[in-house]
Amino acid sequence: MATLQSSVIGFPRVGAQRELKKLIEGFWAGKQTEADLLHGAQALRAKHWQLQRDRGIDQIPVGDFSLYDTVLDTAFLFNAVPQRYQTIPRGLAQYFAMGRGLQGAHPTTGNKVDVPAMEMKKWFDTNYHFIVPEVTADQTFTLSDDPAIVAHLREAQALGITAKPVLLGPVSFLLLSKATGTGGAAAASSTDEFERLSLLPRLLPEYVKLLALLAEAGATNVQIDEPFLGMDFFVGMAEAYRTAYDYLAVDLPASLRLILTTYFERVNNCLDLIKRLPVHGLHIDLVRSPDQIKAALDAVPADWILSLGVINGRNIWKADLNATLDVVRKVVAQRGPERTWVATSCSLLHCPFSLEFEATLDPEIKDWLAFATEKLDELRVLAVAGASADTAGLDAQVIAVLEANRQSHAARRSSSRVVNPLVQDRLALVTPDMRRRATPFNDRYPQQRAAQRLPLFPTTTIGSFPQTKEVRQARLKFKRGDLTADAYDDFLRRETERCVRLQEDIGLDVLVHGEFERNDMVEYFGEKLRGYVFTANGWVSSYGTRCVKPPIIYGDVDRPNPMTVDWSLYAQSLTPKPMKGMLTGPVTCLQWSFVRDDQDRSVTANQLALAIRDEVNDLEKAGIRTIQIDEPAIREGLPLRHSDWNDYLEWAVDAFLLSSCSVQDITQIHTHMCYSDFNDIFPAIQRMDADVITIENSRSDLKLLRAFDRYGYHNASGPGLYDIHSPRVPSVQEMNERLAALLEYLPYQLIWLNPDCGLKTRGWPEVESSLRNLTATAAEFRRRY
Ligand code: MET
Repeated sequence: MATLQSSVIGFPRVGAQRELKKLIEGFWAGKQTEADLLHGAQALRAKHWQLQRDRGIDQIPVGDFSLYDTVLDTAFLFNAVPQRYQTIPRGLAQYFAMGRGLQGAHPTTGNKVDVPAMEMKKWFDTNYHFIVPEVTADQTFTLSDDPAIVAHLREAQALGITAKPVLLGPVSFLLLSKATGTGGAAAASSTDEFERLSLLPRLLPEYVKLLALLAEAGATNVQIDEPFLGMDFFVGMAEAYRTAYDYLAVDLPASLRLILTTYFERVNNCLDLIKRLPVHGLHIDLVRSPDQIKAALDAVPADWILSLGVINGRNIWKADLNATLDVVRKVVAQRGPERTWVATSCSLLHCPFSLEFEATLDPEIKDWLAFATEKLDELRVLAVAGASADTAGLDAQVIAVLEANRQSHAARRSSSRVVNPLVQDRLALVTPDMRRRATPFNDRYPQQRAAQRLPLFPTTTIGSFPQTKEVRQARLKFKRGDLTADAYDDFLRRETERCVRLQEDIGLDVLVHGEFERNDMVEYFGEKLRGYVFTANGWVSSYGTRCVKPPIIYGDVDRPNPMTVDWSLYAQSLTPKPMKGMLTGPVTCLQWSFVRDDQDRSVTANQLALAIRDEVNDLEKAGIRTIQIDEPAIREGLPLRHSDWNDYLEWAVDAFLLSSCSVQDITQIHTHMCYSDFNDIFPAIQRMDADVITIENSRSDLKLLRAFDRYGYHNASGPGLYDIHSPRVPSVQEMNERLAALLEYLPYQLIWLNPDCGLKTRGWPEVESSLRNLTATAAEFRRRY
């Protein structure tokens, strides 16, 4: 029986048990040789290809594997190596120096080297981070003598697998890069901008060479990723795509077919451009934007491959195979089975490896999930069933899978684990004034200052204090059952007390308990809320070898019991100074979890908001008068398309307001954010109406201050006085200068002094010294004002 072709856009490279992480980190630690690493990585690739083949995948990607990051790989492939790494000989040492910096002995001369890593940025709206290539106005590109992707293609072939090379397209590669000065140590901070796309003519000949090598090695379909086709266009972008693909077409080997690949957004507004490009296929993300299928069907030429990205690469739910099949069949009816592919929406990099390792997951919930490996099976079923017009004529086994899938979805829809009428009713009763403080900021802030006896230039911290090895070990022992609950509790109390005493001694004004009881700022709350579940092995790549294990929100969220009140009360009992209650905000809980696909994100955010509102109320009732609701992720949740921003900001800020507005005038709400690039969303930040906002500021002062200036932010704020991301202790002088600079933009009555983020990754000695300097700065400015 005819089947459609199934295609995987990318596969999680880290491995079922994070084998790749272990290999690479072992190599960094000197425990493995380079040969061990390369050999281990090759074996892992082979395993992943074979897995895909065994599950019936036709178009198996190569080039999606990386020892650090695939964008870095692309820069490396074309030898776009910034000057500061050029003294290190080409090879793994140089590659890793670009990805993570190199401090220590030079690999050949033995001299001391100290080069920082290249910048890292979020990969579109995912939680994966890529290395930002740096290009200069006089940048040259030279294809590597021994391109890894060609070698990988041959490896796959040796296993009898005709794989599909995956390349980052030339336009998107340049758009992901940053334009820097002509090199040298200062390159990264140089801002001489030039038009990056002007480098296309130098880059394209290298792509041509690469395509020729791939053809020679036996490739036929080449996946060429141009995610920027789905983003907002600016002047010159359309022209760049035309230039690039016209150029590549000229000498394109006859055996190659280029499949232009887009994901994370819709391309319906540039289909006129796309359909005229001399390529052979288009992949679209029908999970993110199902509606674009109509326009794509009208536009995509009949002899192209249309790759339907229907299996979600970004989330962990089972696909609704029957509904998806309807879509696939309509497409097949219109354009035939030969040139219709079924595919993952984007790379499966953003999904955990397999459900197979989730022995302890609640079976009811487990039945609703599909991780990367299970998604391969889903693709296969769609490929088989999509080719026939109806289900009746299919293999009994396929019919059974489709039926089981239907039942699983029906069960999920009506499960009492998912639907909690109490939560839904409560949300329906939310009124606008529940998202509004009773009194304007100008009237409530003086009351708060008086109630808490706050001096001018009040000092505080963002919440966490060092999570030392002892803290992490105690937690681990407790989890393993090697430490009793009482002993663990005692330990945490001692840590908390020590932290409170130190803050008193340093002379901080608003204290925190230190967050020693928390493993992670989302996980801690997720474990205490209903509607959340945790996996044992659900790791996904975050950056380099680092992985995260996001919790899963599967049902209506609510809070059965107070989550933080005991710790805050205990900490408050130790000191007469104000103790700040610490919560994670609704948008951040949402952003850093796998979310439900059966209801709008805004609804889940508001459910989370109600749960946090309950916690805020309980803290207030218990006498805690300063409550911080962290929202570090609010900015990173911004949609990729500008035209979608308002909608998002509307519900995201509404959710924050719902979580924070129930309190009395004298209760002070703080929030904390990790980005200072607020320019375009400042009105939304103002609308959050937090009494005090503390901000990560130390790395891009100017932008932040300009925004404050331009919008005249009128609540209180604490733009971080120093950068906590390095162990360096800032001097009093330095912080004095920074504060003086802030005072040019912000009224002195409204400034708070604090570090720019939580201190959990720091060591105690530097924390103590830095905070002592911070309070010295406060004292100095209180004298001056
Ligand atoms: N309260 C949290 C902490 O101090 C805020 C972190 S924001 C990433 O760790």
